[in-house]
Amino acid sequence: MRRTYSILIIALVLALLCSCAETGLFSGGSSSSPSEAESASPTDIAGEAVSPSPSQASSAVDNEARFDLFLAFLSENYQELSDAFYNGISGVGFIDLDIDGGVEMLVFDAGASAAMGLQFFDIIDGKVECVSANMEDVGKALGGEHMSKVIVNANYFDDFRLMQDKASGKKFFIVQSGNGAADFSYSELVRFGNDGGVLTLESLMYKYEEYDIDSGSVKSENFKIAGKDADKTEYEAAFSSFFAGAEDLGYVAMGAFLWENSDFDAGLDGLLAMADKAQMLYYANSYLIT
Ligand SMILES: [Ca+2]
Repeated sequence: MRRTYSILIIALVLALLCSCAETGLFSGGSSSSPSEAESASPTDIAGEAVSPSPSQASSAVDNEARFDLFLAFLSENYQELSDAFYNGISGVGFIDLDIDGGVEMLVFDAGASAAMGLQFFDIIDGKVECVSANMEDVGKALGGEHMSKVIVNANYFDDFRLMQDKASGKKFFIVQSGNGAADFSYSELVRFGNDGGVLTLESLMYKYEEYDIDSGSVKSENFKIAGKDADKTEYEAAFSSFFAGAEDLGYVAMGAFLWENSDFDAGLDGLLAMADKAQMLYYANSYLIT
């Protein structure tokens, strides 16, 4: 009996030693942020409006609970959602766009012209809320007081790029939003952030061109930097400066599109199947964010 007791004690001590060694191994292996000196940083261009996102608090966020809330939201509000999208929901994905550890939900509409529109959903005080909507009706039906004026047009989930400021080491997501037709095109660089726990969208740079349909030549163009009018030279300088000051980390955001799988029919079951697939894809590469 005494011998069994001693063996038990030895086993416990060994287990404790092992767990300490593991902890040491992991804490010693954490990577440090690069801090190359660079004259221009995205923060300079963005101005003061950029709010710092809560840094890497991923362990505190229960993404399983967030996925459950998003999926329940899709089921409970399906008819309203589908009507607001004119039955044109075409893709669902999850990205932690403000890098606070918790996923946000992105829903593509059927689109018009060259690109598709996006609607962004965050969870605020335990409730799913639309915070940016390309389709006005979606914002009206499912948005609240946190609705952003900035909207996004894109084509793929990997249009959302994870960047790192070379000077500060800070990570953030951007999207090069844009759309066009024979007579116009626009392009807008949008940066994602977090204000009081809510996903924010900020327009860093904007360019609009109008074309002569017959000749294809540019009839007029205008530019904005951080929402204010700018000339072409200022715009081009700000654009190059932004991409010189930030590195694309190569994160591949993924989601599910209606046309990828015959199970993704245009109904609630298809939408939930897309959301399930998108959830799986998020977990497949989410470790790259933090
Ligand atoms: Ca987030």
